[in-house]
Amino acid sequence: MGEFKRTLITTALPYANGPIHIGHLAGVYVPADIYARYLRLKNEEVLLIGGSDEHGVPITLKAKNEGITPQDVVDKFHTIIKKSFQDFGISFDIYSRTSAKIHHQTASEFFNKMYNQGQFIEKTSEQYYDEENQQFLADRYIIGTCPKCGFEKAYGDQCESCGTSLSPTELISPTSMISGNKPVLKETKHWYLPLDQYEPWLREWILEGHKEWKPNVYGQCKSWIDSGLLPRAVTRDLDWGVPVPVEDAAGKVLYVWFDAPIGYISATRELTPDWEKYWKDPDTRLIHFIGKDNIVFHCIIFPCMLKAEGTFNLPDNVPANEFLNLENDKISTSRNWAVWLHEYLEEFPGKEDVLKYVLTANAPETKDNDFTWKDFQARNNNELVAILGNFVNRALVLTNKYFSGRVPERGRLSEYDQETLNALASLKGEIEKSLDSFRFREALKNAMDLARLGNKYLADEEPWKKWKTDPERVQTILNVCLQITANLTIGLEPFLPFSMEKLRGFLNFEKHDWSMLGNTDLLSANHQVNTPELLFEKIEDSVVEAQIQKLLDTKKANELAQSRVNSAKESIEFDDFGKMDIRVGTVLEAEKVDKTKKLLKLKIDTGIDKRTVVSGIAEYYKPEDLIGRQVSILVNLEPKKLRGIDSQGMILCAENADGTLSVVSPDQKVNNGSEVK
Ligand code: B3M
Ligand code: ZN
Repeated sequence: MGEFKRTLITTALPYANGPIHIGHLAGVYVPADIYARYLRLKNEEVLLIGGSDEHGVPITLKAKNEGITPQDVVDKFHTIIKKSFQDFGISFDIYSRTSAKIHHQTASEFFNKMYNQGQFIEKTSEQYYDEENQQFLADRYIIGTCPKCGFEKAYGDQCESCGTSLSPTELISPTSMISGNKPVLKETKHWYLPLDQYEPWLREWILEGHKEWKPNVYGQCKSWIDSGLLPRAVTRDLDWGVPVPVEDAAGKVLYVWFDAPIGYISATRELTPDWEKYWKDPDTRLIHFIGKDNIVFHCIIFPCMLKAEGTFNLPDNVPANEFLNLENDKISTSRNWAVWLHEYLEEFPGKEDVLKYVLTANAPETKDNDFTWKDFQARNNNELVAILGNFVNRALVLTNKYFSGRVPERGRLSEYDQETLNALASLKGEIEKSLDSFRFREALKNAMDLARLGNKYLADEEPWKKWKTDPERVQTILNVCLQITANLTIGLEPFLPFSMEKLRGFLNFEKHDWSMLGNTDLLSANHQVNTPELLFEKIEDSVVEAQIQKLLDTKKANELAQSRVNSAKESIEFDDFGKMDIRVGTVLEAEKVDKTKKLLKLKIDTGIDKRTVVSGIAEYYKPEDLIGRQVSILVNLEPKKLRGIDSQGMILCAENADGTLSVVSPDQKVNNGSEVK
């Protein structure tokens, strides 16, 4: 790490309007956790900071839709998110939240300092306003047609179809999300951060000074800077957020993307009175773990804020990841297309490390990647079970069997033994090189090479065949295997912390520092190990098939929901509806129509007359269950002959998502002939 004394690691603050899914984990929290654990093992001073982002329009919209307060929304999800991170083993030093008092205070102070230093532009402009609700329509409170791609449901801040950042006034035919009305323009005052003034500095700081940043991050920064930066409003007309702490700003709050990154500072401040050391001492290194959609905020906007404020460190690196897809489709909270962490933890108890492993082995570090349940199963069964678990299990079982669990002496080393021990020692450098450059999938592969090395060595040496003829040789072989096993507990600790704790238990071995990795004498002769249990279990086909089925069900439900939306009919005049004569009647007789599967012949008392109706509900109702029931019937539908029977009218049914039919009945008994209107 060279010139730095300590590291402050931040992780993007997830919006508290939904739970955590595997996309969040693979992109941000798993790599950040690995990195923090690695530095801690090296005895470096490190903090891992997290928290919920509890402001912003999506949260207030959700609250409105559900008829609860924004605080209710964030309380619910903050609790779910915090618990799932904890159970999953993301080793935050603090997981805070932006509705906390200390955050409001910190964000206000930050704004004030910039304000007093004259770093904002104050500007009055016309913005959209909903007259019915008497409210300005910030960001996602307004939708309309995207001027770039024509998508009809683009938001006031961004088009989710083509990805363009927008301002509300660019939308074609804007509509208020609250009333559905066309908004009017009205003057309002806001404070802007003049990003354009920072352009020369950003060029020097990032484009010249941080060529080592990941190509995806550097490239995005370059394209933002090259396309010309504009002043950005850092306040909004909203009633949820951090109030703008100056006079004349009633009804205004800080823009969520202004206050949220300050949340990293507030959380550190909440954690320790020593927080300034982590933010202001130039010997501290600041690293932001984020997903690619947050790059501009962490590499351009927040650094400009920090620079303007003047006393804080700038990020040293921002190792942003690309996106993880799920079974070839974009993860989406609204479409429920996700593997939710809290559900995984419930459905796969004790398998936290398996998910960590798969998400790291397949991390979207340089390009978008795909999570599939088949790959999850294969990596568990073929790698964790077959390589790692199998190796340590055999090493420990054989030690118990031949040497009553005592580590045997190592005798004279063969050339192969020596090679193996040398390879073991040299893997430390490989793993470090990858971890130091944020290449976590490569680092995991290198760490797993320790297990591959051991597995191959054991399979080549076959000590079980040598026991009878050459027990001395077996002593050496198992000693080598056990040294490798002990090394695994260090090398894999950042990636598989729960499993390595278990393995240390099997080995009866203390947690060791990273500096001991590569040491070929970690276990001394005669050290007593325990009888092992299985470190990983095979995952059966039926288990992943059930998960795949769950996703297929989601897909089907989404398609049906979509077809419902698509099949919505045009509006009609009341008179059109008035033409239908719908009555409540009682079923007097019911029988199946011969030689059909679907049809029932019903005799119904409509209150007007007693008539025969043929209805296609035989698959869902037994004739005898219908007799005596009240149903709704369209009585003035032209009669029709069905299978030779005159059907006079139609029974009204609701069609469920799976196509099943359910007759529509009044919820209390009414007189036959009552009109439905
Ligand atoms: N809540 C956006 C997101 O979850 C935002 C990150 C804030 S980090 C300061 O993608
Ligand atoms: Zn668009």
